[in-house]
Amino acid sequence: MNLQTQSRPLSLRDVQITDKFWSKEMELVRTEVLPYQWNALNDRIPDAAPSYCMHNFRAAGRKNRERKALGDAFSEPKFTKQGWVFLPEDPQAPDDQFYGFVFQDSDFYKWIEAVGYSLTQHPDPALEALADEAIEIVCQAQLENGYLDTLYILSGTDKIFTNLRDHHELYCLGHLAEGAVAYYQATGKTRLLDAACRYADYVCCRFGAEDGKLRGYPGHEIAEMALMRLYEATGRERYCELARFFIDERGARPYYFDLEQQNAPAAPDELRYAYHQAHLPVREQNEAVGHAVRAVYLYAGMAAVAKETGDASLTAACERLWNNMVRQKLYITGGIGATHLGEAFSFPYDLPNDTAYAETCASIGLMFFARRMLELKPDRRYADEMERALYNTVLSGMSLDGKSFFYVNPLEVDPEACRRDERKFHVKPVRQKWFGCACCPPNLARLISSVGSYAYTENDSTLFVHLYPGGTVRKRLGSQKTPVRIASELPWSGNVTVSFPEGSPEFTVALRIPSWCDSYALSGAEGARQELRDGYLYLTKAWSASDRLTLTLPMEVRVRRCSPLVRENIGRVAVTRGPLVYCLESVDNGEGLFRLSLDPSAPAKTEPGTIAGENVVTVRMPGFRMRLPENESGLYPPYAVPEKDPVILRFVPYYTWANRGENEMTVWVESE
Ligand code: FUB
Ligand code: ZN
Repeated sequence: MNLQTQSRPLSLRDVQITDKFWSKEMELVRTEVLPYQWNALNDRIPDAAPSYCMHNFRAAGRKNRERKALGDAFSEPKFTKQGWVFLPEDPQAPDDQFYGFVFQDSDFYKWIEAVGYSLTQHPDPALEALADEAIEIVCQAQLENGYLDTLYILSGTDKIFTNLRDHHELYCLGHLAEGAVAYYQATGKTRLLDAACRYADYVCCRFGAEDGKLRGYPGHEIAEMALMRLYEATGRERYCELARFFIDERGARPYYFDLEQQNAPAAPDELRYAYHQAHLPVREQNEAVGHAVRAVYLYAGMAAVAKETGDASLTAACERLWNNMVRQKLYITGGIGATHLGEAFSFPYDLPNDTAYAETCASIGLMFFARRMLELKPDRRYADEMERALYNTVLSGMSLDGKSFFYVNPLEVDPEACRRDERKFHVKPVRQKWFGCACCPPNLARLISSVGSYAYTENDSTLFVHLYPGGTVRKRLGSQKTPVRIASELPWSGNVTVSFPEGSPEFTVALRIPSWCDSYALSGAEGARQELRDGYLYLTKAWSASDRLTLTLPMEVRVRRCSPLVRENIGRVAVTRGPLVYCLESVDNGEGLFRLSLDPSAPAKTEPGTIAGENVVTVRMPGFRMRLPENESGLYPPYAVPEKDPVILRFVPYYTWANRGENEMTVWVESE
């Protein structure tokens, strides 16, 4: 078969997710998360640090009106404060200055992106009306020349693009573009898209290799991948050119981040460059380093540009960085960024469990990178890790009732250590309602609401099924769209069916066979040409209503070990089933999880269970609890074989942990 392999996501208007698991998640986002976040953006959450996000947009709109009314008589406020966060003296009555984190605008952009996706799945006129009003407030803040970042609109336009390293103006452009495209694709409305294009056009005029232009690039990446999205939505090549320019400039010497700082360090600050992935030109980078969210956002942008331009050296760099990340720096839960210092990747195989950072946003970014790699080349290696991140760290980021969130996703927690050990202060034993730096909750909202664009991609001849949320996908075939129905019971069982309408033209369905199953069974493919390549089963036929593919992906409980290069997990094992990683909680297994051990060869039993109202599959396995010796007070008694009592260990899906109050948790368990 000569199969065209590159692909693109479908419009979410052509993907209706209807399975129970994902419908519930999306409904939580629509009914809980989006209204809560709107209140948060407007500083209406009692007991939570104000966001100032909408305050800043409103204040910038007022300033713009003043600017227009006064013309030459308008005098710019002077930029007085340095740093990443600005706080008013009276939080109840902030004046018309910028407050909050320097990237606060992005919280609205992520919110509107999630709103857009949500509207494709569930039309909601009240939500859409609210979104339109909010968009108006944002558009009023935009300067005549297209610039749109409230930080400098409020604090002094003379400082525009003077601190790319820290001040996130291009990051906000990126989030604006992503939000605007999503809202436009959902509603057909162009107000925010026009604003995003105007800002992008302004940036196109200011940045580039030509004389008089800035040769800088984003301190916090995302503009690269977002500009590609804007290019894909509008067809304007200058956005693709700008994304490529940013990617090509990163790492050039002398370092732009030094040039722009008037007090640049005398000696190059290598650690700082690596933090920004600017230590080397991207095509020379082999190791995933620095701030993890920034890194994967950059890599996603590189993959998008590589696909569009056919740049083989960029594709090769993406592959090297991908391999390095998943082979040396990825938690079994799909978390990345092992250290809270710089929210960064650590050195190879340094994957501590109890001090892990593993920011929710970083695993979301890993999914962006994986999806862009899949668009370049369908290979289940990417989809397997995308799925790992999604069903474990990403889902764990939100409570089962949608009301609280994790920023940090550890693999081992002792609540007392979180309170008393300074090295673990970043680890929270229960999800939080909101964060001063609230990047993760709105990122989760947009990811969950758009899960269909990670699950399926298409090209002219093929529908790729990378993940298996159930629903209906309208595959474009020439000028027609053919509805393909996918029913699935993942993540609880690996039964999938695919059905077709009568008389559809010939096309290929490419079904991913996940690496978590050793075998698979397929029926109903009579008469279809078949080929298994890179973990995808390609089935080609002119399908009809009598065709019903049944794919069975056996879902065994698997005990996994870790590479012996990871010091933390020597002698320990973890339990997985299908895409889910499991963990022990003390609410099920008693306190002192570190005294429990597991016989990896013992039979595992699955059992239905309920956690905070959610039906799940739990796993039971025989194990042991080390006995605490009686009458022994010293820390270092003479050696004796430890006494152990047999116990049955109850494992629950990692993403459901900490939904039953504060308690200990561990993913890795001592092995017998
Ligand atoms: O800098 C913006 C966001 O805040 C980053 O993506 C997160 O890691 C947090 O630092
Ligand atoms: Zn985050």
